[in-house]
Amino acid sequence: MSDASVVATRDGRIGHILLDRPKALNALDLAMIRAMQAALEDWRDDPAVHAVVIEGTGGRAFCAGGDIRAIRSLAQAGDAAAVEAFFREEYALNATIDEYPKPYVALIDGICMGGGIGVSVHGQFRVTTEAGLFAMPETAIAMLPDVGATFMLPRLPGQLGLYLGLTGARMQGTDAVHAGIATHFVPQADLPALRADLARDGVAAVAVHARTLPPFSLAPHRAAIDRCFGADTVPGIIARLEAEGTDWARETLATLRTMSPSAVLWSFAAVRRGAGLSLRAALAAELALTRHVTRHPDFAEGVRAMVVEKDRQPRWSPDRIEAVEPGAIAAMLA
Ligand code: QUE
Repeated sequence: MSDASVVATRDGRIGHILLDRPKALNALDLAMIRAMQAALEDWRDDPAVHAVVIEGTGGRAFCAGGDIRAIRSLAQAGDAAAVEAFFREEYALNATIDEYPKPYVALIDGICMGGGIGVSVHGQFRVTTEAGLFAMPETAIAMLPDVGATFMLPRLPGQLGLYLGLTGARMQGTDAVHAGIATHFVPQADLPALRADLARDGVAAVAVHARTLPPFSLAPHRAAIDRCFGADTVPGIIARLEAEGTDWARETLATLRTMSPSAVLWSFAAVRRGAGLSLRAALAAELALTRHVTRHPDFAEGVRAMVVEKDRQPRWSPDRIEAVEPGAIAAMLA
């Protein structure tokens, strides 16, 4: 079975999903989401399929996110129903992966951001190579860390998840294993052997090929991350970053200041709230929030600046965290 941009095949004991939209870094459009959901339903009760393996084509990306360019066009055309349909089906796929009765193995050998995290992190095995590059960068486009990230991020060690979700910080593959977003490190050179062994032996092959990790490159900043991002409010985080007086804190604050001020505030609130929700409830809350977010002027502007025109000079309104009306954010999450 195949769709324009997803190729679903059988290979020995596994069902194999290939994200095949390399020019868009395998970003997920609605047809791809539907094709993945259909493949998972086909294999759910097929006794010959012991596990599902997902990967991306093209050598650069596992999956760069959702088709945010199309979402922006739909939002600008006023087609709120189509925007909502996209996120509803994407998040339903994320829940299907979480609840899937068979092992689900993502092989991540390149960019894995946003929606790419959503089609990997809820599975049982997230294998990354040294080329894996992980991030939840949505505050840069005035979205929110979605696809279940409001559930996942607060469950990472300490305040690491909130730090990743607000700043969009990128992590190399082995760091993603330390953080708990990925589960195993396999060198890129061993991927062909892992693929062959998965088809022959099933998921026991993952542990056979997994290697020990180099040190966590964020280890020197872990204490500062917990100190600063443990504040009760975003202005509190900013005050603590200012008080640190280190290059890391200055750079982190400068990054935070480039993000949509409104998005930093609604993402903070959504991630903190997600700590107390089930994945299903967190996905429902994310869907409700997307209705407000995609109508906010920062969303179209952020996607314009970062994805469409790529000038990386978004003009946010309000343009300072301190100028955002807290009541407006609270109303969006109500
Ligand atoms: C922040 C994001 C996204 C982004 C860039 C950001 C994002 C996303 C894409 C993206 C990348 C390639 C594509 C595409 C979209 O870029 O979520 O359609 O071909 O999906 O700075 O959150």
